[in-house]
Amino acid sequence: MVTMLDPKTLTLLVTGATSGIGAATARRFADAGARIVAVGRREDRLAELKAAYGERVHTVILDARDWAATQQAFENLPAPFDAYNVVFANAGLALGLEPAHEAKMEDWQTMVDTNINGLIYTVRASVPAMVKRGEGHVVFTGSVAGDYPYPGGNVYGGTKAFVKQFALNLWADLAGTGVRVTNIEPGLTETEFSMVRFAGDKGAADKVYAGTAPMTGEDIAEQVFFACSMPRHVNITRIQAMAGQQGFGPFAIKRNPA
Ligand code: NDP
Ligand code: 8X3
Repeated sequence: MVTMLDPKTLTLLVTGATSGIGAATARRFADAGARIVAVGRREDRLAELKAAYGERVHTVILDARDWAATQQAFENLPAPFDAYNVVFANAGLALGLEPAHEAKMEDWQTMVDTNINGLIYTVRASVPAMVKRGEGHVVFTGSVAGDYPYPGGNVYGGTKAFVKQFALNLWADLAGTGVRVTNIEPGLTETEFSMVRFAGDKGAADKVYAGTAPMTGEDIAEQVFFACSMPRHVNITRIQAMAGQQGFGPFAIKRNPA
């Protein structure tokens, strides 16, 4: 019989708490009695979380791409939120699905700035304090796109491959410190992800999920909650999950004209 951690002992700091996987995870932990530091840019969404959970939620308005602001915000959290022991570096996005030779450089830069730079800022601003306390957990939202290529995935998949390797290297450094590291690698999950990817084109976003039962933010939140609730002598290094209707494509063979 495994004794799972008491969620009331957890304080979750989550980036991208305003939508999708991050918002669902904030709610999953808060519903179980954890404290939440909810980080994101959209103030109204953060206010909704605060209104739902009251004093158990502390909100921080922050652009994850701003290193100085991230450091400043994490260093100045009020007690008891300053004793966070789970950091979910989840904020991220895909922009566009064009092939590499047609993609916009601005989109590539935004993905690198958010999914790589923003993520390492979150880690560097939070990990030293958790190592000092001898207790913590860093959880990432990677992606199946970091494991498998697909047309148009170019830089987005590259950023998620970075997350996968960074998570493993971070664990190589942190094993034995009391701070755990987990990479959650979801596949098809219906959130605002595709609306963002297709710049608000609802038709294009809906088409991604049409005729399927995609995973939901809540499905992924449950995986985060599971990894974080395991007893402290266990580290789940990665969880990969796909929708039941999502499989693999064959290799594409580009043939010469007949
Ligand atoms: P959503 O678009 O619903 O949520 C994305 C979140 O990231 C929002 O809360 C958004 O907050 C935040 N965010 C984006 N840019 C910034 C920024 N510069 N600063 C701060 N916050 C930012 O999509 P998901 O919930 O699906 O995405 C969450 C993570 O899951 C991403 O890393 C994504 O790559 C990953 N993922 C998603 C999958 C899917 O199929 N949905 C599958 C695999 C991985 P705000 O705009 O308010 O700041
Ligand atoms: C999101 C999943 O397959 O759209 O990371 O790239 S996918």
